[in-house]
Amino acid sequence: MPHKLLTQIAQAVTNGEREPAVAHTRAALAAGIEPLAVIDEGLVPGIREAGDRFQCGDYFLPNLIASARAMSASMEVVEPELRARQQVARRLGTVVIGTVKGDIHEIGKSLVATMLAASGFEVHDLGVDVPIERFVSAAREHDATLVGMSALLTTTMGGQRKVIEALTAAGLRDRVKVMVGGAPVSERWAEQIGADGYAEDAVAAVALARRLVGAGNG
Ligand code: B12
Repeated sequence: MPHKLLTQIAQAVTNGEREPAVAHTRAALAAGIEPLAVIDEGLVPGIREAGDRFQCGDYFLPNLIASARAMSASMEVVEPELRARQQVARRLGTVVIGTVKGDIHEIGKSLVATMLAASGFEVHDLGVDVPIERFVSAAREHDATLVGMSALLTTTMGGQRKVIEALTAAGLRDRVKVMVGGAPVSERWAEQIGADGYAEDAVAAVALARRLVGAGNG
């Protein structure tokens, strides 16, 4: 049974109630609930429920937008706490991350970026709707060890393959590891497009990133 506050957070996000979502999030942190639990057991189930309702036609786009705003506003409260709790001594690697072209889904990508930064990676977040060339130029500019790409739409997943092809064409592919994620993405898709790894959530993304740079699981 999740904590009552976590259930309230989830409900507020699902209902698209921004102020209550933020207030419950603050209350949960003040009550000593771990930031990661606030995300995994409160915010994420809340936005998933909104997505399910959207899919079956109970919710329309404005509902989904309200839920996303409630979630993003609450994430802004959690993020500093998340960072503050991770004491990081060394730099594990440099990550360039973004959501592929044509896709404006930001929440999951930003969560992965935050968790990577909190775990000791230098992170350059390119944002959403990122053109193929921008991934390549940023990888070069920051001498990236990892490139991470998010795609939430079946229609934009192909962009991940295109970025890998562009990295190869630019002669960078043997210098960077590529990881992919997002709701429609799978291990199998990652293999098909020649990525180095796939992770289903932000915690798994950190483990994957550590493995790809040879930093172990510690
Ligand atoms: C919130 C949301 C929106 C918000 C986004 C707001 C924002 N600022 O991000 C808004 C309302 C704008 C939106 C718009 C649209 N959306 Co939308 N959206 C969602 C929803 C409900 C939740 C996504 C989310 O934030 N999840 C929470 C986060 C934490 O999870 P996540 O994104 O999956 O990320 C985690 C993992 O995937 C992984 N991960 C993610 N990225 C990466 C990257 C790397 C490198 C790694 C390793 C891991 C990783 O780790 C993350 C953290 O745990 C999903 C439903 C769903 N089930 O996914 C639909 C969903 C993705 N949307 C959908 C659709 C159709 C749309 C629209 C086309 C709707 C429309 N008719 O206009 C537009 C598209 C606009 C565009 N061009 O991009 C469909 C996609 C269907 C499909 N298969 O293609 C979904 C699945 C809803 C549905 N069931 O129909 N959406």
